[in-house]
Amino acid sequence: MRFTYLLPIIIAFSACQNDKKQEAESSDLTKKEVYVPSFNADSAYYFVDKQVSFGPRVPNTKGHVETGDYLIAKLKGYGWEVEEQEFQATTFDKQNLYLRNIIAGYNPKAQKRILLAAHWDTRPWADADDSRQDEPILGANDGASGVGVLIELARVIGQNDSLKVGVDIILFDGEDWGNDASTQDYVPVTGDFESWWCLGSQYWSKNKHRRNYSAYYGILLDMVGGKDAKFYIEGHSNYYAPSIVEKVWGKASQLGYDRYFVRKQGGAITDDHYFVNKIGKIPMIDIIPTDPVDGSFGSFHHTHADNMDIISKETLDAVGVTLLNVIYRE
Ligand code: AHN
Ligand code: ZN
Repeated sequence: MRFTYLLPIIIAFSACQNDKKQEAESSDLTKKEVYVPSFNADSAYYFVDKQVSFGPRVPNTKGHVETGDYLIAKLKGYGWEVEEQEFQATTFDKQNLYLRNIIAGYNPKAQKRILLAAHWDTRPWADADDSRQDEPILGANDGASGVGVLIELARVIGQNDSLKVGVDIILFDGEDWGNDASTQDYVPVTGDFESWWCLGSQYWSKNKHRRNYSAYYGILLDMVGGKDAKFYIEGHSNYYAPSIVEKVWGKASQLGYDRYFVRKQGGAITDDHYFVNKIGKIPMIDIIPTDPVDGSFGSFHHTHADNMDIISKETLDAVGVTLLNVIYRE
């Protein structure tokens, strides 16, 4: 009788001890005593793998629709307010795409907001590969990695009710159906868009989900899962948002991630953040890897090698932990 009475108390006590230990080990309490919850790289990796399991997320295919539905369900499940922004666009090869930007908000009433983004579609061809160039890529890194980190951030933020600033996550669609003049016939841009790349971010920047929506700043993640990724300071980021570059690369350095966040200037890349800056007028940086030797995005890029084999939990962790530390200090 006595034993059965005591047992729940013992369990409750030991669970509490366990929580404290975890907190001391994995959270980051600085001089300012800011609580930063822990990022789970296994969980982020799982979200990357899960997207890849739907197959290529090529617009106008079943895998694309199913993945979008999955991402919306996850974001809602973590307590975020989710909206879908549907639109159509014509590509350089005259396809009419049915696209949707997925927009999720946390602390919707907060004035001060941080915008986080990644693209969730994948390229319909492996045009940079030596074989099967006409088949779609899995895009574990090019697409799924950034989204995987953001879904994990959505989980962590949603499950720790202490963040005061607002956060918006936009998963842009139609980023990767671009006309690559190095592998494809060049087609001059026509129609409503100023580039064949980044259709979702161009559309959103001209048609924000809220009238006069703005954010304090934005951070775009693109191909943030590769082993030994090197994130140089991207050109448009440094032009439009130098203080945010400093904030993010500085925090990464403090956390010991300078191996990934290399504080040196890289090239300027036409990516979703360019249009959010130029059209949307929100200062946004891009965390995107470049190869220190040839300046490319890496040998995996737009090839069938862009699968789970090249995804590193360590890289996902460096990016996720850095972002949590930046966000929880705002
Ligand atoms: C261009 O190659 C013009 N922009 C790179 C954007 C991109 C493609 N990100 C991933 N795939
Ligand atoms: Zn791509």
